[in-house]
Amino acid sequence: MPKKKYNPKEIESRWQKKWEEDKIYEPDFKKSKKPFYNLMMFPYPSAEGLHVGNMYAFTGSDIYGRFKRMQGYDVFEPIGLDGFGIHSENYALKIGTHPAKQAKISEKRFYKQLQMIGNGFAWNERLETYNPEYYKWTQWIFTQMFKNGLAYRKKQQVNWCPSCKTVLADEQVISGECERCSSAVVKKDLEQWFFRITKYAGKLLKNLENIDWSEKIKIAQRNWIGESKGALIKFPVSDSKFLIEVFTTRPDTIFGATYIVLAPEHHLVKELEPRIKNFKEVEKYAENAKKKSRIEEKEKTGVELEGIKAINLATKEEIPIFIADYVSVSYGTGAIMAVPAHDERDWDFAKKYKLPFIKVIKGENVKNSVYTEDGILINSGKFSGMDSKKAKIEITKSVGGKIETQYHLRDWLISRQRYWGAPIPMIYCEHCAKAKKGESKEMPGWYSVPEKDLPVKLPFAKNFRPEGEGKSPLALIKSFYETKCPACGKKARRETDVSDTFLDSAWYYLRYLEPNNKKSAWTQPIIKKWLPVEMYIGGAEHAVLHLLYVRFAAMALYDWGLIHFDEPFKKFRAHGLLVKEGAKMSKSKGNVVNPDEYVKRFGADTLRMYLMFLAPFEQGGDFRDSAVMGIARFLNRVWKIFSDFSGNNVKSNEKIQKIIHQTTKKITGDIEGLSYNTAISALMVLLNEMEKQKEDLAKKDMEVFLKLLAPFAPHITEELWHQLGNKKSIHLESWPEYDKKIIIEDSFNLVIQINGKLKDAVEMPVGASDKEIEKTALASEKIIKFLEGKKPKKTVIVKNRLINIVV
Ligand code: ANZ
Ligand code: ZN
Repeated sequence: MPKKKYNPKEIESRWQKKWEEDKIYEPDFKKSKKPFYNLMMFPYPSAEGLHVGNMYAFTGSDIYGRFKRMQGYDVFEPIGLDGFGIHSENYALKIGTHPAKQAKISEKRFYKQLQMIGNGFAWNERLETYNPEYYKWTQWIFTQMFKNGLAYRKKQQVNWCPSCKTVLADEQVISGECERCSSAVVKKDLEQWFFRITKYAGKLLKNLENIDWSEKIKIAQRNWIGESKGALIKFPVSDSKFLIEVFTTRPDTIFGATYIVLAPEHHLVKELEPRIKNFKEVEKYAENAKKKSRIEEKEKTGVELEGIKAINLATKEEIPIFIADYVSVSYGTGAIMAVPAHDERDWDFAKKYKLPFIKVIKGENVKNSVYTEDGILINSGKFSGMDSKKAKIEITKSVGGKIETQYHLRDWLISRQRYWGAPIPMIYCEHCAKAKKGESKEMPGWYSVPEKDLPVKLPFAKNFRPEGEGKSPLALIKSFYETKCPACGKKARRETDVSDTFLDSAWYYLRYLEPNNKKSAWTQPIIKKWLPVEMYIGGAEHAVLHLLYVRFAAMALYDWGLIHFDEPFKKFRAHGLLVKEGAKMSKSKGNVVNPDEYVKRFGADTLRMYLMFLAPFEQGGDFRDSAVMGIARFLNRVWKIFSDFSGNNVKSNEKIQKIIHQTTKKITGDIEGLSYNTAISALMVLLNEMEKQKEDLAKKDMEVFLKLLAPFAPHITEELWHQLGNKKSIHLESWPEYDKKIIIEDSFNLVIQINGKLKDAVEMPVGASDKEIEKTALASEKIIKFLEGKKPKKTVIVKNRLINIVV
């Protein structure tokens, strides 16, 4: 073995080149027998290039992929760029370049950085969302949404970011602020394109039960979808044919409904105009409500619609009708029955406007003296005395209402008044609109661009700065928007908005499989083989953004018969966040860690291992400069023990064997559970032990050690593997097996009986005390189930063998 010094720089670039030449990370898409799609959320280029946080996430995903490859799978680990969007565009505006030019610069930089970290990427399949070859199909998906009734245009009050000068989807408004620039978002009335994601609200919720995803993401999605079970009940307007339908989760409280509230924008306000005596005042209130920003903590205000009343069909009494902005037009029916005695918001409002309170449920008053719980009904006619929960259905029926589930999720606002995105592939023809013709009945004049004419290329615009008039900069480019109607051939106009970047990322995993296919977006045999994705890793911040949209898109594609699965990712794990010395990394704090410097100083292997050593991968970690040295020393010791290895022994001693097998077992489990930090600790312990028994090491032991280390430090292990005389890449070798018999001494299988019958068995360390054995047995889920809460009379324990629980 040559006594060279460990020189990561030389080793790393040499092996990276060789891997790419040998295409060791390129699976055979057609012939693969054991496909394993290992996906990592693709990055969007940011100003600073790759952040060490990106590297953290990518490394974690790569370790899993390398592990699976060594377990015999044909792992596909693609890479690409999500380069369209406000983020890149704002950066281009800031530094005064054109986004198309900047994209090419960022692309080069990103790929270079991604290359440097030594991941097992399939470089041949890389893709960029701003490439017309790619967005052709993004546009095609838009047209499919339209053809299938899932894309529509509607005028609605929408979120507007005054700084980015564009509308935003609900999901992009984080506590009232723009997701991208943190400006306060305001409301604006605009006609926009939406995707009907609400059609899938129920399925998006239901499927969560069957996918193996990080629990916190599932919780976030459940909350965002916001299922609410309640009832729709109609309240007639006195002396008229008008009916006000309300959505309530508490139909049981209807005897306490003492007034009705409509959202200020409710359509009935206009329709009832002739009968509203104070319409001027009403109109003024509605105007003002519009101007208020969404985040203003508002004292409840409202205006009564004078001259009209509603009838509470339960009490047969006339009750007043208000408009008030504490009722939102976009949830439920945009109207409520107000029950001040049992609802806090109504309580506040009723107190202010001196409206009557009727208590209809017996119970101690809590919180602001409003009783919001269930209980026994009072003052409720023939329902008095019943349990409020049980009375819900009957009361609903008695007033002609119906039980209904509502969702808080709203349709996905998909259009953006920006430049740097895929143009929405739609055409509007005035002539056809007048003749009431169009591709969809509901939207006369609108046509999707035929597939043969896709992509609708984003033109080069010198002036790409958004104007802020609710129009995209593309609306200034005549040569772009002037076109012919696909139906009548007359002069027509293109849509000039672009689509939300999240549409680009809603289907990219499909395209990765065939990014160069010119005929179709994907093909059946390939997707059938490779999809759904086995393992997807990414950031938790996308819980209700990308991770929701991508599921919706798959459900739609599935329903159209274009793909064979309705959930794109079998398993999803959210990685943790990296902080720097306790603080969030941000440019303004000047504490952003640039991975390039560390790679230069220590090598990618050291940085990779250091990042993974910080904490469990799903938890995140704190980056401290001083601690990197520890890993650098570890890899130098690894180098040394191999340099010193003479390779003469054929058989190592038992002690080494045992610890090697134990470590193999531990690391196998740890990697599967993404517990990379403990796997690395185990490697450190193993190295210590090997150093102590240097003379007794066999070549095989050395090889197992390298294999266990290979997913974490792919370059140094490859180098040492070859120095041991191997010819094939270590990354294509098989993962070490462990022999249970060799480990067994340290643990035994504890047999757990109840009344002498075998019920469960668990692994325990040899020599465990009676107390430990009893504790373990009683904590077993199976045993807890069998005992059904019964207390054991006594336990009988046979050391290192069994426990019998007598009940
Ligand atoms: C009467 C009532 C009595 C209500 C009571 C609650 C308690 P979630 O759980 O969010 O679905 N509501 C309905 N539509 C609304 C809208 N567009 N804007 C504001 N509030 C609205 O809440 C449903 C409840 O919120 C409904 O049930 C309604 O008030 C109100 F003791 O009806 B409830
Ligand atoms: Zn036409």
